[in-house]
Amino acid sequence: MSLEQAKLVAAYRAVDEFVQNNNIVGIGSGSTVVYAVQRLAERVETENLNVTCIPTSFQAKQLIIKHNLILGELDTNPIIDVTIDGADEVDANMTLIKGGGGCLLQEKIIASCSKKMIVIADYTKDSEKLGDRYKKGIPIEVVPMAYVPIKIKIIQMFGGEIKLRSAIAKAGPVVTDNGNFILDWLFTNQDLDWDQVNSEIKMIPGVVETGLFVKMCNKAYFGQAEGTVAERS
Ligand code: DER
Repeated sequence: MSLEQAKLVAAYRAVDEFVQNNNIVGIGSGSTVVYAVQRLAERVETENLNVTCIPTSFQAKQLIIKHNLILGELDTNPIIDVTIDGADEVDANMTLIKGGGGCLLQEKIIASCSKKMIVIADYTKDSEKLGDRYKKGIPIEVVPMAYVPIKIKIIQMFGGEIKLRSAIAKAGPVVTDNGNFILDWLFTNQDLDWDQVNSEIKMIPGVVETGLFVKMCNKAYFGQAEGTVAERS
């Protein structure tokens, strides 16, 4: 089974198990969530389901519109029943690295407004420790004018290496939906207290958000190569 099939089975399982009629549903960002929106649209059609979808990025908003789902926003729906989102890595304590797609700020905001946050992923995201498999570092969204001093401070505090994320389809750095830069922190110590690390990095002036989602994920579904779905909560 392909990696895409593994993503699909995880996404379908999450939507089927957690989305109910009249739910406000947070829609994450990335490639796995595409299958979740596909399944949600199928259920709306076949079960005449009434759901309102809150996007976590421009990409998520486009997905919602493309599938003719009801588009909502936090102004009118500040309490979300369930958010379904991807992850770059999930450790044994359900701590996530997110932001591989550069959407971590709105993803964390929406997750924080949700009664439940459900992660969908393929089996390559399922790790014992952060960094076991995901080698691109922890994304950190920063105010552009402060990215150099923030880099210096994080290295002084925790070591490792930090890269300003470069864009692929444009010259220069990635600019997020919120007009900020992304730093990818290639950490070396896998045994840090990620809750404390998240708090300390957030305190650095100019840091907007980190891609460390600590104690936010209620359940994770990992699609397996053989077509089954592993669950962790
Ligand atoms: O950017 C993000 O946080 C995405 O959710 C990412 O972590 C997962 O993207 P994927 O489903 O394309 O692997």
